[in-house]
Amino acid sequence: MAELKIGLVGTGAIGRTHIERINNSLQGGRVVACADANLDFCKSVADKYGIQAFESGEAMIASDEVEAVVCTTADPFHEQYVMAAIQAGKLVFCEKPLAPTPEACKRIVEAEMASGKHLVQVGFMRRFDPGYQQLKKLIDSGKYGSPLMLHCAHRNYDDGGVGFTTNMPVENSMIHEIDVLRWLLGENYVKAEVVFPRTSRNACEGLKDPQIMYLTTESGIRIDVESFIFSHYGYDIKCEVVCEEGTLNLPEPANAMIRTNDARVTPICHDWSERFPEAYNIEFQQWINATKEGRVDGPTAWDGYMGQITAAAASKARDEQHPVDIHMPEIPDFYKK
Ligand code: ISE
Repeated sequence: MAELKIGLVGTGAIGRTHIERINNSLQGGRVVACADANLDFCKSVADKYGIQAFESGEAMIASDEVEAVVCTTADPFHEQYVMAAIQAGKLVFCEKPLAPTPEACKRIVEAEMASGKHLVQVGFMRRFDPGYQQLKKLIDSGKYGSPLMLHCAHRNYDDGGVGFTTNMPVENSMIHEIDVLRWLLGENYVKAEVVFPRTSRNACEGLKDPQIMYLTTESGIRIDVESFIFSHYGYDIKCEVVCEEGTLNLPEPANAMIRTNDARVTPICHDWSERFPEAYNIEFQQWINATKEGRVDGPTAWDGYMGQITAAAASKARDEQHPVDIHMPEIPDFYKK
């Protein structure tokens, strides 16, 4: 079967990583075109990868040269390009979050349902990580009883430096846990709370760091997620599922142990790109394969919408410093598996 011709809008760091991944490591698809609000930069990226630069994302999405779309723009622009792809009837992969507000996500969901075709996949790549896949199998086996509590941590070395504000740990970082834990447990959330421990002296200005988000699921499972943006030691992702007859731990990446200077040292990854390359590769290979068959088989626009409803509740809980109830709408038949 011919290679899937992909157009990518948003040529920032993650966009370029995805171009390299698709064109150099994966099979069956090729990024043939790109677009970006910064046209000069877009042209330089196009030259570097030998692909076509378009004047606008909309023109690229409408072009016959492009069969499917990857959207890696800044979050506030996701909606306009996802909508353009839906209008063109093309399958679209949109990086997380689907859109910054539940209202915007709802508009996307409604447009997709009105089109009558499943077109949108959201880039929640942790669902494809072999470690989380193992946890899901163990939970679903029922061998250890029901999950009761989850203790999770999402620590960044410094998440790229300054510019992080107090709202971003929920909306930009812990949105990953919001999605992957809902998938892992197969349950929606009913309550969110966010508390602030003492702020680290390493936090950039305008950021309360660390933060702890508490979520409660429909069946009463309690989840705590620590977000520590300026942990200043590495990128560390932890997830412990406490069940009735055992605890299940997310595997650590298999880095070789080094003996040096009177110590045994096991290196820790520095950032998300080192920690989750396999998850991204599997995610995109599956997306290419499914797209060629005209199917979506990853996280849907509905999942993106549910994630954003939860993030909005957790943001309100953080800003107002009290627990907030979460009301998730009934899943429409269109999105039932
Ligand atoms: C970033 O946008 C990501 O998606 C990373 O996975 C996360 O660890 C980081 O905190 C975010 O800023």
